[in-house]
Amino acid sequence: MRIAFIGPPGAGKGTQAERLSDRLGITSLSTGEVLREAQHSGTPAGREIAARLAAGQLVSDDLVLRIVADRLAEADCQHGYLFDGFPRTVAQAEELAGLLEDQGSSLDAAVLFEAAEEVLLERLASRGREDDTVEQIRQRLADYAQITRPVAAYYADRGMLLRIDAAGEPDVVYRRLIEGLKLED
Ligand code: B4P
Repeated sequence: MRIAFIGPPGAGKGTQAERLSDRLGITSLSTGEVLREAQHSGTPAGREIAARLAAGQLVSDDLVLRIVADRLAEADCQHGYLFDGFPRTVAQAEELAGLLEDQGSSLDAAVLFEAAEEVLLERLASRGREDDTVEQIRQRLADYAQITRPVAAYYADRGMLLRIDAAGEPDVVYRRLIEGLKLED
């Protein structure tokens, strides 16, 4: 299966990605995680990533797409994968579609996790990751509304979008996800 998870910061994409990828035996690829690791590489790209993350901003499409294309060529991605937090821009979604088309494949589903802002803020405050300061969170939520939300419309227009209510305990959200994807227990 080839799946993409999208949703605002703190919606629980990473939390659910870990569970679903284990359940399906597919590779989970978090662009956020890859970028957090790459920021310490000391290369010009690493410095660009570090500056973007510190400002709570999205990393450039070019850089993210290069990371994804390289990763997709690896052996563990040949039998399915789950993108956690990618695509985050319509340009990324379009490029991904082209990349997959060249391989004769396409995504099976894009999953949108939705939760009220109070829920997101509460979760991010208790997580307290390096990029979870009030300023960075505000920037990330604004970018989500303006830049990433249209990605959901992109997939809805193509009949590929599954919307999941991300409020509630992780087990409850996971159950909704399994049911939404019509998977057996
Ligand atoms: P990500 O790493 O994707 O981080 P996120 O959106 O903040 O978190 P997520 O939704 O995965 O929440 P989580 O499960 O951890 O991105 C980080 C940054 O990288 C971005 O801001 C951007 O700058 C950059 N980036 C990443 N991808 C990019 C791309 N494609 N293009 C450009 N830039 C990109 O959950 C959050 C917290 O809530 C955790 O503490 C968790 O334990 C808790 N939680 C989860 N589910 C819960 C539940 N159901 N109930 C209670 N708590 C829950």
